Amino acid sequence: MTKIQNPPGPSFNNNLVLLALGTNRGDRLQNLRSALNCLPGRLLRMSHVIETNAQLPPAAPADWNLPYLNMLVSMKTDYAPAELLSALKLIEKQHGRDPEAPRWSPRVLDLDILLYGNKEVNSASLTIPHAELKNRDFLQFLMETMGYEIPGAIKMDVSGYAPLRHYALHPKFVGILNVTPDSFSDGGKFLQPDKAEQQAKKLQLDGASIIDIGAQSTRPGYDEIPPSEEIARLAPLLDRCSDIKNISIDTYFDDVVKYVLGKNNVKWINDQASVLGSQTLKLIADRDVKLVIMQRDMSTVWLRDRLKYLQNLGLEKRNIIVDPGIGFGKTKYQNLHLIKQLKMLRRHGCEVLLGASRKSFMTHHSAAPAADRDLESIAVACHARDAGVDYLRVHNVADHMRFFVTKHCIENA
Ligand code: A4P
Ligand code: MG
Repeated sequence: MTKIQNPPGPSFNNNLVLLALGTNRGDRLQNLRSALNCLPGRLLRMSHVIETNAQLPPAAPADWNLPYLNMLVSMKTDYAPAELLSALKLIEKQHGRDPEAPRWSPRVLDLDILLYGNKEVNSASLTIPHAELKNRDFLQFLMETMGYEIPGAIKMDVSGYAPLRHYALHPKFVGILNVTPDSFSDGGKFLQPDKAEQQAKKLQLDGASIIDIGAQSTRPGYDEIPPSEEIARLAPLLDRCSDIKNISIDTYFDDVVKYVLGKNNVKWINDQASVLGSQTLKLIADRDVKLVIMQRDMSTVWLRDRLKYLQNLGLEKRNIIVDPGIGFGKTKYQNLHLIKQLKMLRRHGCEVLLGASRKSFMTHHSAAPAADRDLESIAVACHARDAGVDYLRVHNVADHMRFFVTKHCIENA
């Protein structure tokens, strides 16, 4: 998706506007991230994201009743109001919104102009301030969270208003789902496909961008199971997970990769052992699936060489995610050091993922048992987000999200 160019002219980025973003179809958090990248102007402040029940006209079909994500953004732009509206319509269309779909029907993206400086506009195609502002509690709620004064004539009492959920757009979370009897913090909990399916749905609702499913525990000293057994654990779960938008499979077996690439919601292969064969890696490249690669010791030379090797096989850097491999081939102290140096990983030009959640290096500074180390994990996550890490692979997405929503709100105040 490309950013729409500002028109040329001396008064670049001069008008202050407040936009509302809404989405209730597809990968909603990603729709918002992508739309923000396309907006024609300089973004100033962003609200956090809230989930709200759809407000619908009385006779709306039942299948329109899909919860929305909504957020506001203030922006400086050089676009005049009518030009801005056309640019926003174009962005909606680029994201797959059908311009002919009935008004208020579910949409991947809705971009509305709430305010344009102090201007009032009343034309056939544009009303500013937005005509629904006086009827929409969620818009007024979001404006209050950003410190806007809403004029008395249209102000609603939103003191009792409670969104369904709150989200931050960054960092992105990879929700961990182990369908194993022996994983270090959640082994045995999700072995039954129905339990695993419930957990995948919960993680997605909590705000995970992708669910990483592992059918083999690789905790230190694990007993290996063969690929047939991994497939037997994954198959019933994948059959049930058609509602999960993005799935990553954590495996080092070629046969397992070949099997899961047949499912169209499998978007990543998490190749922590780096033993997948070249044919399998080419298949991953052909399918445009992302590959997570993990540094298994303290040397960065390996990572550089591996990247070259993968690019020669046809994998593009935009589809490779590098992971420092916390807990693999490092002392506890080295893990801390790697986390401190996370920024350095960005120099490879790939996205970066950190998987530190609940891991045993934390026993250096925490007496909590593995299943109870989310507080320590969030402290690590906070550092990682400030270091520019793109993805955090975590067990407890809900608590991490609560932390990052608060952080976002303070940073954007
Ligand atoms: N238009 C007039 N003024 C504006 C403006 N200030 N900004 C015209 C944007 N567009 C404006 O809009 C229809 C036409 O309104 C546009 O072609 C433009 O010329 P649209 O975006 O195509 O249709 P819409 O979004 O279905 O309607 P509208 O009027 O924008 O209303 P809303 O408020 O966006 O309604 N429930 C929840 N919880 N969250 C939501 O975000 N959104 C809607 C859509 C319904 N229920 C919702 C939400
Ligand atoms: Mg609209």
